[in-house]
Amino acid sequence: PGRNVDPAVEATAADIAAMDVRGAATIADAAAGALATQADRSDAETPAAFRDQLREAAKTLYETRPTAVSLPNALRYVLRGMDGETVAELRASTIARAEEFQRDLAQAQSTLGAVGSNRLRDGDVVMTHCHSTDALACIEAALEDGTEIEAIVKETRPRKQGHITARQLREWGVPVTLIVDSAARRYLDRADHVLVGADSIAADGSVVNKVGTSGLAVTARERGVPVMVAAQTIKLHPDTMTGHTVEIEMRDEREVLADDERAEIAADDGRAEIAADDGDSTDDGLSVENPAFDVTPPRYVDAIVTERGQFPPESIVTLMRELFGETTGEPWER
Ligand code: RUB
Repeated sequence: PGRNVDPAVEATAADIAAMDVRGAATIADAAAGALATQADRSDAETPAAFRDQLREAAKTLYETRPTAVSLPNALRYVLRGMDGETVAELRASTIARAEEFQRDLAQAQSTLGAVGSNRLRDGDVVMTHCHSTDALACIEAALEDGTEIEAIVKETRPRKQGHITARQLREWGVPVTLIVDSAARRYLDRADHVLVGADSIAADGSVVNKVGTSGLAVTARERGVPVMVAAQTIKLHPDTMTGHTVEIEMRDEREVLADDERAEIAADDGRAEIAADDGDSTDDGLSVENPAFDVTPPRYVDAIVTERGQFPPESIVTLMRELFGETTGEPWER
């Protein structure tokens, strides 16, 4: 059945799925904005129809990418603020709630930045992975305090989000050394911190972030470099309090191996029979796996920096109980 969702919501969902809008905080902000747009443009004639439309919009946004919990957390927050007896009241309350969410998100990030900057000392070298606005907020706050920072930026295959990080750091005047992911261990000798963000944090303190984070954290431990995770509380995953695991997104193999590259490999094989046009790998014996995220166990994480202060990963569950109470269910239920 076709969904009665505004084209602007469909467009935001498509942007998230294609990673034109990406990163957990940015996705949450866009999702809240899309719900506000849906509320603003709704043609619903009854309160029930309005609520249905908003729930459908939330589902459309939710089904884009599975790993960053900031997305369902944002949707749930906005829908819970949808309140009123008339369509006009529902519209106004939903828009106000979405705007409040976006304001709080920005405020939390800058508070977190100030907290995280306390861990950075003048002259420190920070190694980054992927592109995290929460992680960058810590560096930005340190720079504003006059602390000099240098960065070693991991490229982050296959989507090269390291380039976004490098560009931002250069805008701020931070000296950047860009390295391929495989060079991380060699360059850890020069680093004083590993600083990454998170897409989700589980109740046991496990950190779900861009694939490669866990290997980096293990290697950093071996080299004695502390690992700092910058993550607003919107990244805390409520379902993990009752034992659910976080789904790791598997992305299209063509991000790793383009069709023409696949054809090259198969051609060398000689006996391969491939369907190059649809990237189907069932026949040629060559499969590509492209997980977007991985899980770093809490023992490899030194501190989780949030807008509520910094925590050893093992104690994050206390904060989660305080924040979420009995939160359960999908964002559009209740
Ligand atoms: C982004 C990623 C980022 C977190 C945190 O992955 O792993 O480290 O989302 O980012 P992708 P932020 O590029 O696949 O979305 O701190 O901006 O929320």
